[in-house]
Amino acid sequence: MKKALITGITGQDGSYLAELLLEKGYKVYGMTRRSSVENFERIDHIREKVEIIQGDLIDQSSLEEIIKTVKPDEVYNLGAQSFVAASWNQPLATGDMTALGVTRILEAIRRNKPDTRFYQASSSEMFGKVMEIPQTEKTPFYPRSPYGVAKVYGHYITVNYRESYDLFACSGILFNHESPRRGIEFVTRKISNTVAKIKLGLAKELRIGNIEAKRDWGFAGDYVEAMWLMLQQEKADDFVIGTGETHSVKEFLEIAFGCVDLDYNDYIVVDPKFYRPAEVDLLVSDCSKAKKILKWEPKVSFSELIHMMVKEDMKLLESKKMAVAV
Ligand code: NDP
Ligand code: GDR
Repeated sequence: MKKALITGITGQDGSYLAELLLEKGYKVYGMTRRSSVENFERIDHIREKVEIIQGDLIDQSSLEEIIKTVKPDEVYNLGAQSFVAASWNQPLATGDMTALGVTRILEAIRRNKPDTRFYQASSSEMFGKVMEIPQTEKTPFYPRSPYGVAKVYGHYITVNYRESYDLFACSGILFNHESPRRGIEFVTRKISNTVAKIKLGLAKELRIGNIEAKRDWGFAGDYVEAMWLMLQQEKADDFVIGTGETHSVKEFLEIAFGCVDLDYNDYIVVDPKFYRPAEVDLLVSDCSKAKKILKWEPKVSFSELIHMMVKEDMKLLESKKMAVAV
């Protein structure tokens, strides 16, 4: 039975990846950091099937101990301070977790189990102020936030450990991917959740930032399969993963409100509070390399994704409303 360790298992991608690896017959270990209140909602349904181990990307000794005892065949490093907007308020913490955390775990692997296959969660945020359209594995990086800068470091240290120590270390440059399990502060989930609240009479408006920004949005459930595929190849390499389509926040709003027969123009309030000191205006992937080598393709369309998110938020809020009424 293969053993996989996931950092960030309590996050959106961690929960989908854990499900996928369990289906494939892996023994799954999930690293979680200590918090005063447990934060396992996304993995509640598989809680009994995965082994949770405490550790922190900012603590070298915990990582060493985990690699030494688990001896994983594969490590998926999904843990990070992943919210771009927060990275301006916490640039040092972001650098510590999202950048240096990668070196810490690579060091723990190099010293204790160098034949472990390693996946690093790189990001399209590294392209930032894009140098070409669409973006490929060869497009130069121009990050626009402390988060983006930290991810560039994480990306290159992964490449460097592959080249310096011959580790099987891959970096997946993933474009935005969403789901009903997306954190509530990210724009897609913020929209789907507020749309459901408005429809159910629990909110009156949606306060939002730059609605002209364009992203290449896919479904998280499709993207975790690409992570796994990268670690099953003969040779470690880096891959861009996305849909190849770009849409504005405005288009997202239009479809999301349309799902419940409302017009977004009647409900949004543009609030400068949600603008960023530097914006990433447009992202769009060219993932031909992943299509050719990994034989990977996204399955869920932009519109299907939005319908799925609004539907799930409606269900969630309706069940909460019922619980209060009882
Ligand atoms: P989430 O924010 O949902 O999850 C992040 C996870 O990291 C959480 O489990 C969190 O734990 C954990 N974490 C944070 N800090 C630490 C730490 N110091 N030590 C250990 N674990 C920590 O992110 P996603 O699931 O959306 O993304 C997964 C990864 O992929 C991240 O690295 C993200 O930056 C990257 N990425 C995401 C994309 C996307 O569109 N979703 C696109 C490209 C890259 P806790 O629950 O305790 O907070
Ligand atoms: P992003 O995702 O920064 O692309 O990072 P987010 O959903 O936060 O923002 C996308 C775009 O929407 C604009 N926007 C708003 N964003 C938020 N959060 N809230 C708002 O009210 C709002 N209004 C407009 C933003 O300005 C931005 O242009 C995500 C994260 O998952 C990263 O970890 C990951 O690496 C990248 O995707 C790829």
